[in-house]
Amino acid sequence: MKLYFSPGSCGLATQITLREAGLDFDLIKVDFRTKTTIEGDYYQVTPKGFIPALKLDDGDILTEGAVILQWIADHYPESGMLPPAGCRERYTAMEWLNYIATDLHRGMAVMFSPFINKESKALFAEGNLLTRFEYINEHLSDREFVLGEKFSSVDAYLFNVLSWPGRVGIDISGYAAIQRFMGRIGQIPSVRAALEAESLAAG
Ligand SMILES: N[C@@H](CCC(=O)N[C@@H](CS)C(=O)NCC(=O)O)C(=O)O
Repeated sequence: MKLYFSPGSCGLATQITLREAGLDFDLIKVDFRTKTTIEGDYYQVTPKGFIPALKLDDGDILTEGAVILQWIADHYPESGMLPPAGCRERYTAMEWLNYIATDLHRGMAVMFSPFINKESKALFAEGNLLTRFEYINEHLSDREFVLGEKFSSVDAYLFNVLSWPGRVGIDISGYAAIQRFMGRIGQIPSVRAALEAESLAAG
């Protein structure tokens, strides 16, 4: 398998999940500016031009992070990275994946946009994002992981997206439960290995 990624962006959750599933994969770095990789034109891999993309061993390409996470968990169920398809708990996991992808990830994407000015970003952060951090902080205040007591792909994705606020000038240090969560998840061996692989690739 090949995971197309860019250091510090939203491919980290996929990488963590691949590692938790014990899979062999190559990391292929995408240059966002030129939309190229060492293999050439990234649009040939996915016409969307976004990461993450996962190239399966048969050459098929999967995109959309929240869907890739589910594909890995369903094809490698022994990883235990999501509750099995069809059970009630899986729908709770999907609710979270969807919330992180749409409300949080897309919201944070606004803050990185080169097309939105500083004042509008500040208003958006204050009016839209803070309530989301509050909701997540409250949810995490009495549990170790998003789905309860066990590490899952939901935690990997949430950790991934919650590592961005500091980069765009949003201070989330006052959200104590989020801070504890970030510390806890950051110590998990697959997470440390994924961060290490990304920083090596960045250098
Ligand atoms: N809908 C996609 C969006 C992924 C996405 O936003 N990827 C960003 C990085 S976090 C990207 O590839 N940006 C490239 C660019 O803006 O040029 C998903 O959920 O996987």
